[in-house]
Amino acid sequence: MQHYFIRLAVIAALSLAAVSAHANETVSVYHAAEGTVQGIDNAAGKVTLKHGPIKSKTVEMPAMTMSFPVAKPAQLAEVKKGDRVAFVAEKVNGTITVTDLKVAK
Ligand SMILES: [Cu+2]
Repeated sequence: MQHYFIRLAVIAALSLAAVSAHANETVSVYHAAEGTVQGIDNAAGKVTLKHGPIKSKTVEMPAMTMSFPVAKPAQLAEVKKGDRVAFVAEKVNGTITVTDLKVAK
């Protein structure tokens, strides 16, 4: 009888693990994009990125090099030309904007 309860507990634990694994999958559909910093324009609050494919909630595009306005200009100080970065691009008031930017680990 005790074994039966242990088995039930194991099944419950595995089910929970399956649910959380699935939740992670859903989040990873909108993973951060990757790129390399080609240039920084502090005055304009823009960064030029040679980026890989982007698939966010509001933006989908293939790899290319382009300039983006940055939603948090303070983040421009945390990166420099040549850095590999992870970033999120979303449409903000119709403009494709980098809403998060950090050096890739
Ligand atoms: Cu692009």
